[in-house]
Amino acid sequence: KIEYGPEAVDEFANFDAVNIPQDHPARDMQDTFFINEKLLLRTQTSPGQIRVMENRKPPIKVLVPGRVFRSDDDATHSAMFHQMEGLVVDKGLTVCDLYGVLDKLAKELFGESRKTRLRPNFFPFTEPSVELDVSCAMCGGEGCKLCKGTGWIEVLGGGMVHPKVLKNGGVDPEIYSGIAFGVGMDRIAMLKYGIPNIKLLFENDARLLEQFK
Ligand code: 2NM
Repeated sequence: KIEYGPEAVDEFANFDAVNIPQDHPARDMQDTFFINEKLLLRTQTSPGQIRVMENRKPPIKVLVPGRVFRSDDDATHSAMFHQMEGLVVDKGLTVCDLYGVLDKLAKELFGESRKTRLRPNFFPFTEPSVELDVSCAMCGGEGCKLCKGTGWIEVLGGGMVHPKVLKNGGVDPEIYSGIAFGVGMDRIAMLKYGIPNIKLLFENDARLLEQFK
């Protein structure tokens, strides 16, 4: 199923529910847009996944696409961008399922010929957490400017949903496990089509749009 949550949520939904602690830098006024004392603009779509867990019984399979907001501004970051998070909750899910889903997603997005690899990472809402890289299409893995000499390009993050996050969604972590991931859709478009500045995606310049007829 595809679900859409609200863009304005409270601090509990955006941070506490997904195990982002009180003193985490993401909560800083400098990173997050507060609308007033109670409401802020979601910095990721995860409040949407928590709502799904609260309202439905497993097995759950959802995608939550939507606008997210962070106080960030350079060639590859804008204050508003598009994220798509995915969540699967069922009995017996493992890191193998996680890798299977992420590998399939990356190959659907970038083509079957690309190789993928997982790297360990850290997110507060998943344990373990991973980052998925795809082999660089420009150099075929040799190392070039695009992949900064590594042969790999980072495309998305994911992990096994933290037991605390399952609990916050009303799911018993003793019975169920969850896999989750988050993709920056603007970043994917930039990589796929060689767009150098994220702002080009939001300017509605006909010279750019015509290239996607
Ligand atoms: C990411 C990376 C890792 C994520 C976690 C959840 C949930 F459901 F637990 F709240 N949704 N999405 C997640 C996990 C998102 O984005 C880079």
